[in-house]
Amino acid sequence: MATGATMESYDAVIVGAGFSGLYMLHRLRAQGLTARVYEAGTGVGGTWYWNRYPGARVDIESQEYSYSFSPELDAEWQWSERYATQPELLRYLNHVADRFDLRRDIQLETRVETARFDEASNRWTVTTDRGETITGRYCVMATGCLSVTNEPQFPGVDSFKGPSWHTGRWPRDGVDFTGQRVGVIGTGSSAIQSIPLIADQAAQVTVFQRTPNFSVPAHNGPVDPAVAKDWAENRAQRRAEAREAGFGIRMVDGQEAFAKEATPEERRAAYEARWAIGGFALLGAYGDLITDLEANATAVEFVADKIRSIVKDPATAEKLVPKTFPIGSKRLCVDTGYYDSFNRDNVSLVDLREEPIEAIVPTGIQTAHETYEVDAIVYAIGYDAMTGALGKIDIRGRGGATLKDRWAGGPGTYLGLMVAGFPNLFIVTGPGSPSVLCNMAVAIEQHVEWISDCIGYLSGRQLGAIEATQAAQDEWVAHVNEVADTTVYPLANSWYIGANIPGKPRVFMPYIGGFPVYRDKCNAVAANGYEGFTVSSDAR
Ligand code: N01
Repeated sequence: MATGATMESYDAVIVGAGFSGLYMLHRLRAQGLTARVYEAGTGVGGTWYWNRYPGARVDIESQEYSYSFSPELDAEWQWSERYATQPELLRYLNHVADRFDLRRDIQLETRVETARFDEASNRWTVTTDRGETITGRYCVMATGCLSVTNEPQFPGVDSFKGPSWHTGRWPRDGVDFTGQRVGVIGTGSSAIQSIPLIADQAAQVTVFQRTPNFSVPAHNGPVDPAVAKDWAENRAQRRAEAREAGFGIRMVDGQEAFAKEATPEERRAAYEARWAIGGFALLGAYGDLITDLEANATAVEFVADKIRSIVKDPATAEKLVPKTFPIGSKRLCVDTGYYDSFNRDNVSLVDLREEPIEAIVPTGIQTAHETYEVDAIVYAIGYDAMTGALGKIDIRGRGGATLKDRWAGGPGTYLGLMVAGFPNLFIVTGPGSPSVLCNMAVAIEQHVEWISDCIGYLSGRQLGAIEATQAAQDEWVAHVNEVADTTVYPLANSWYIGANIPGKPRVFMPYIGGFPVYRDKCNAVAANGYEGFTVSSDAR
């Protein structure tokens, strides 16, 4: 790959070669446009390239968490497990890159540092950490929602004499914990997936929990042959069903019944049935679980009882029961043996509400009560979600205004796709779109298709630029907040509202109005000549 001082021009510059960037490139190429993809990793795959920690796997059933745009791809790829592991997902994305001959337009090990809009030419100039400067009529940020790690800020963090890893930056060759005392900080999805596997290997695992999380069983296993057959025979229909479900996931399809109208016996039966299915099915039991606190409390109680029934030590069980936020208001975790891990002799729990971490010391983790000596530390402390990756790039729009400054009070977008003052800059699954509150595969395909259609519309008419109007953006942001406020989501200190990053503005970022509603809105906007956008008629 050529590096050094070059100045090439493309129709589009795409940042990131994960699920979004790969499909974006494929779509634009199919329209006869030129595009260059920059990817920081040494391989394609994005989230599934970086998240290699033990136990990393998807929490949406494999068939649904995959591209639907190519029936041939769909038919030829066989998933081995109900919830695919990270290695299988990475193989899939590499297969996609090969199958559609994408690699020749992807430059790996290259980080985009700046992107500036030139008002005279209506083009973006992009620079990289390898010294390249290229221009594109359009710039597409396919940078992911959970790609920038929340770095540990504990005093003394660098003094630890053993190795430490963030789950989101796991070494390619894996880590051998045999015989080691391991401290795991965090109890989100990454921790909950990795703790049972680390405990299988390590001599001792000490879990440092600040806030207990709700987790439901995955009931993972080989793909049921009956399910595979059903998908093979009815794939188009199953895909369509997912696209009509509020979360883009068939098993969480909206229910008509309300928990508050059911008897305790009916509720228990419904929750038991969905616990037995596993995964997010539980949240689909009733239509009022995410909008009504009393209804939600019935599901909270059900899961709390499950935790108490699985974890044998009552004091540990009680510490593991979430008590400070409604179920579903933080991303529900999907596990294989998480709560059971605490029945092992080599796993113990430290409640950071009782004894906060004061420092990382050379020999381990020091809390207000004692120093826990460990040989290795796993930081499972999450991500600077949704805006983190965009904040790492110096993005400048009209008048040299930076996106960082524009978003200092919280991210504002129109439809999660574009930002006023930043013409021809598209964001895939940006804040203000369903993104992380949707099956990402469904959300990404819809965004990529909308963006490529929009680019096709502009190119076909020799139009120079498209830009969200401030009025449309303000209206959309207000709508995103208004919808969030009708749910229990804002009641949790979650990464959805930036609460996990000190100093980050507390704004509810994803759109919770439901995928079909959102898609219909996007389609209507396009059908009405890109309503809410200014389309400039200057020719190239
Ligand atoms: O991160 P998280 P994650 N001191 O932010 C704790 C997706 N995902 O990587 O809750 C002590 O959820 C923090 O505590 P608290 C999925 O969307 C999917 O686990 O802030 N503790 C929390 O317990 C998920 O939601 C899968 O009080 C600190 C944990 O660290 C998202 O990625 C697998 C701390 C962070 O949890 C992020 O998940 C993995 C501190 N200073 C991830 N700072 C699938 O299953 C943070 N914590 C597909």
